[in-house]
Amino acid sequence: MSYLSANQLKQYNDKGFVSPIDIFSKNRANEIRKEIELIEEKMPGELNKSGRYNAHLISPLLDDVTHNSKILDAVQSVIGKNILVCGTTLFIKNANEKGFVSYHQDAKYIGLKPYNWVTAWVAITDSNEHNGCMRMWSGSHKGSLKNHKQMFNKGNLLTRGQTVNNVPTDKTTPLILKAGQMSLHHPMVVHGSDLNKSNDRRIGFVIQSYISTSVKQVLGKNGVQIARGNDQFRYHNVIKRTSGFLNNDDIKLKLKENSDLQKIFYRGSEKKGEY
Ligand SMILES: O=C(O)CCC(=O)C(=O)O
Repeated sequence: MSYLSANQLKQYNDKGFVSPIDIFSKNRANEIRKEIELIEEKMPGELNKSGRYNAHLISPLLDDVTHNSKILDAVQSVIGKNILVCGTTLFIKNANEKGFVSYHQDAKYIGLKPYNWVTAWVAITDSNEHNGCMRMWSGSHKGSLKNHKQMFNKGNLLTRGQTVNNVPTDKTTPLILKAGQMSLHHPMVVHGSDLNKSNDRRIGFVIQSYISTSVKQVLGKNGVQIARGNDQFRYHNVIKRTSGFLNNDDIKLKLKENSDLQKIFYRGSEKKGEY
């Protein structure tokens, strides 16, 4: 069992994140990386741009991570025992590509309310300052939802290039993870990440997010999977788990879910970004 200790919960409540948490071995992380890379080889483009969302619907190993009981124990400590998965994102930064993530709050454009939800960032490769790990503005989740400038800037891995200004970047905390470890972060905490300056890819598989069954999607529709407990509210359409590697019906479901997600992410925006 991997419920959070009192100290870990205190860290989450005080800082807006808790890290690192051991989930699986480096060998398992390598197997998962190989499955991701097999998808890229067999279906080039399937995981690119808006295809990076919901890969757990077509990959048995990513499905396994999404429903991992150690992750769910930790998540339960934060949001309670009735847990839904409402989406996943692969954040891949290839070596020699100029990808970064501007400082932002997840709660801004995701439409999930109230904020009884949490994001799990699972390291499939090591993630450190050299290859562009996430950086957190500690305690910023206690403030209000901040103004985000929509930059749509080159290399920015966020949908709208949404950016919070005046972040004290030199005081942000790097979330250094070994492959197989994860961090949890709060919907309101301001965070971002720098360029990958290494010679290998940095891969994060992000369950974005685990929500309590009491959370609504106020900007559109999100298919969900029941991860743990009971859904007494039934606010969302329940979608099935993957039936195998690159199964055709699952690929179609992923496409549909991702098209619904685009409507949420770009609601009210005249411009559409790459993701
Ligand atoms: O992977 C990254 O560098 C950023 C990910 C992120 O912003 C998130 O998981 O909310």
